[in-house]
Amino acid sequence: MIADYTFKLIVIGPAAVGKTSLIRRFVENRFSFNYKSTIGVDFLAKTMRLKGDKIVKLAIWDVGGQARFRFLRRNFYEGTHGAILVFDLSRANTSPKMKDWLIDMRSIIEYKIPLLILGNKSDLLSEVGEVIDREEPKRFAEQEESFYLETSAKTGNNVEQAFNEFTKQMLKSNS
Ligand code: G3D
Ligand code: MG
Repeated sequence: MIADYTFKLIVIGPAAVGKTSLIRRFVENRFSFNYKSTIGVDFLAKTMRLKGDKIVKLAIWDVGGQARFRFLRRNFYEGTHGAILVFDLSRANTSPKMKDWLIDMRSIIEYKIPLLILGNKSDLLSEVGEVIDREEPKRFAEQEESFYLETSAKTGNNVEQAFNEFTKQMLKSNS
């Protein structure tokens, strides 16, 4: 399949929120425990056919350990068409970190790109309860003119929908 569009999509956010798991769920449709955190493999690609028969190739970049170094983040962010910012619904200290990730991203990417915010590990809500006010990320997303969804890389809940909807957004803002 020859793509009509190729978009670079970055997935960012604090450690262990499920960035790699979400990408694997979307690209390979599986969830696995006990794989090494992102070392080496930095991106996965997926080609999708959208309504209207547009073929879009997503190059999905997974922010891993390299995020520690600003000069590496600069390469990572370069040429990005869209960003997915992930936090962990089961760990309250992860959502306040979103601001810093955005500030840093915007200090490197000087143009406006579509942003999607994901509250991941929704499957754990029934176990750990609501550790944050779930309206809060909605408000934050609105302020940031972005979209918000709760996902689970483990069950797959909302993962496909999130990437699909977001791809349409990127298409809109890049064509
Ligand atoms: P990261 O890439 O953001 O650092 P990972 O995060 O994808 O490596 O995931 C970190 C841990 O959270 C992993 O557990 C992974 O299995 C788990 N995880 C990721 N997404 C979900 C989810 O939606 N639900 C649940 N319950 N767990 C999830 P380990 O134990 O391997 O560290
Ligand atoms: Mg990872």
